[in-house]
Amino acid sequence: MELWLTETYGPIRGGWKAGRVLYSKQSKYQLVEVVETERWGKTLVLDGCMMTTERDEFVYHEMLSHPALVTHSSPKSVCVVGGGDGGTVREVLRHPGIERVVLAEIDGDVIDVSREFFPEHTSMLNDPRVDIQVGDGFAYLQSHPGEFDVILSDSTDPVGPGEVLFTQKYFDLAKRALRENGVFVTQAHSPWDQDSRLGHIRKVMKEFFAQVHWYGAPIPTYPYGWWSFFFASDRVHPLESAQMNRQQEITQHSKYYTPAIHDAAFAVPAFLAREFGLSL
Ligand code: SPD
Repeated sequence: MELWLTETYGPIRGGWKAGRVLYSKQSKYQLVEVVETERWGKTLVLDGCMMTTERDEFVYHEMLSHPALVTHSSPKSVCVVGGGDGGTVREVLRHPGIERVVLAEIDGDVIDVSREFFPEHTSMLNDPRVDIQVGDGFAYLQSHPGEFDVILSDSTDPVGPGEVLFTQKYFDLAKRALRENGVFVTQAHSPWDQDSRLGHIRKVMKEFFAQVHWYGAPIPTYPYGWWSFFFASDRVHPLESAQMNRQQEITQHSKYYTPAIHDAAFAVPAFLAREFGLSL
């Protein structure tokens, strides 16, 4: 019998030929599963949504991290909200000069399961610069104003438990938790999402940051295969502030990110500019 891992996302459904279910347990917050898939290797699934896979994870984690870290003039202190699989922390620590990375993940089971099944993702979680805080990222930011050069919101989707990480209150907290010249990046949903809230998210972020820029990347295992991020800052511009020497340094280790990919990612397709008021 053929087994398929499926994810239903509004009016679409993706399917991946699957092997064994390696782990399945209801944590305090969500159903945590690890499933073998033929094309993407081991896959972490939370409440039925594919979060990360062994084979395409690098696109997401590199694109969530590097645009902010190569544009901030000297990032030393970084907070990753969510991201318990460790992939974002791993990418952050590729940047020389990083002194501290706080991983604020609400679900300790996600960290434990990732350590067990995703050694590549979690390879840097024992680095002495990493401070793992199991708890509410929202509350963490609230109690740490002015501490971070870069905040990366590596959340679940803007529905259910992840919804709070797309609210006015959260963007306000993120802004307050940044140092001057800080950069905030959040993952968002697909531009093809039927009930797209990209325009709304941008508008709310604009209440707190002088500059808010959409960018995209192809992520084959996320719904529609094309994913969104928002880059926000008062002073740092995603293209004008990019430091070529640091981009080239990162490119020596990256699998997806290059300086040209960085520029291309911020190019806004005409329909997104028209429908959601997104522009560079
Ligand atoms: N639709 C899935 C979006 C998930 C974004 N976060 C994934 C966490 C990977 N570190």
